Amino acid sequence: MSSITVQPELLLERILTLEIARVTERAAVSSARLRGHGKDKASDQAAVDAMRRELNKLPIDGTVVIGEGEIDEAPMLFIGEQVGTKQGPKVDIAVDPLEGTTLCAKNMPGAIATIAMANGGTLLHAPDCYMEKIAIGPGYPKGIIDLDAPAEEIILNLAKAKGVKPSEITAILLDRPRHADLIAGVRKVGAAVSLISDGDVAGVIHCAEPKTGIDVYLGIGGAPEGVLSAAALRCIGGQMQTRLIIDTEELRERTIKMGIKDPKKKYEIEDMVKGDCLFAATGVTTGAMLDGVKFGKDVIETDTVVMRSVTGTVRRVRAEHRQFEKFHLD
Ligand code: VTB
Ligand code: MG
Ligand code: MG
Repeated sequence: MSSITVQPELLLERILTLEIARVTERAAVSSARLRGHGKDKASDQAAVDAMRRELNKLPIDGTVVIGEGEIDEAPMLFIGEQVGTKQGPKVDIAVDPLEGTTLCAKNMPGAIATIAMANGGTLLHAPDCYMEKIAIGPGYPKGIIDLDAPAEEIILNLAKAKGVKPSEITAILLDRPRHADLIAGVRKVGAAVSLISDGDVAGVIHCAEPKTGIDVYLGIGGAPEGVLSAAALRCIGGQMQTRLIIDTEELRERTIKMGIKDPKKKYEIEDMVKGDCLFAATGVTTGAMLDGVKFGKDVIETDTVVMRSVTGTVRRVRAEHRQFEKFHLD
């Protein structure tokens, strides 16, 4: 039998892979309870409370660097909040306890509970603002995407590299008026546009999941979601380029305070997630990536994906929960 030596920090991280799955499971179940009730804020709060409760049980000395910021006005899991028992490694944590609050409130596909974790000081500390993003899956030559290139050129380059016609390329974008020019550019060269109403963490990840048929993510979404999806792509491969949209003086000051010297910097995955990381997401409502929570009389079922960048391992965890007390449901 071969014996593999694993560095202690890595071993602990490996254990955390399962621990963070628990964290997103709890958040997903708590918010799923309010699916379809039209209560964006209440379902978000339920996810935040559950995620925080669970994070505080973990053997980590954690700092939330991407959290529920000023925009959501959530009182917990704010940027800078310390979480965990403190008996463990220093880690940076990015959370979106309910990514797609509107999707959950309307019981539409694709709401997830999501988290990323990395060694302390290695995740981008981004404010809760907008971010320009472009992302593709693995298998393309490095440097093929550029935020400043017109959509037409990006599509043509991707088609060439993939060895297909531009009409066989599909771009995914948030359905927003601000994307009118990008959408027109994609369509002009004959490619298809797939529009989502919310949830661009999954939108970016779809680029690295061949079964979705999505080749490229384009457009402006949340910066927190940008860092979370960069962590996922760091695990499964792909390329991403992003840039914060700092358009007010107040935001500029906040950004400087967070340690960002050049607000116009174009970030690559390695700039947003500098080292090893873990990523997890649990489905709240059923979407292309994950099934939603199923409530039975005696069993609650959850569907989670957990990724680890050091090995590139992706696990799908389908859990049946028989002890309901742990979810603190009423
Ligand atoms: C973005 C997107 C998210 O909300 O943050 C969006 O990244 C908010 O953008 O995935 P709008 O102000 O245009 O709605 C999500 O869709 C959900 O949090
Ligand atoms: Mg979100
Ligand atoms: Mg959220």
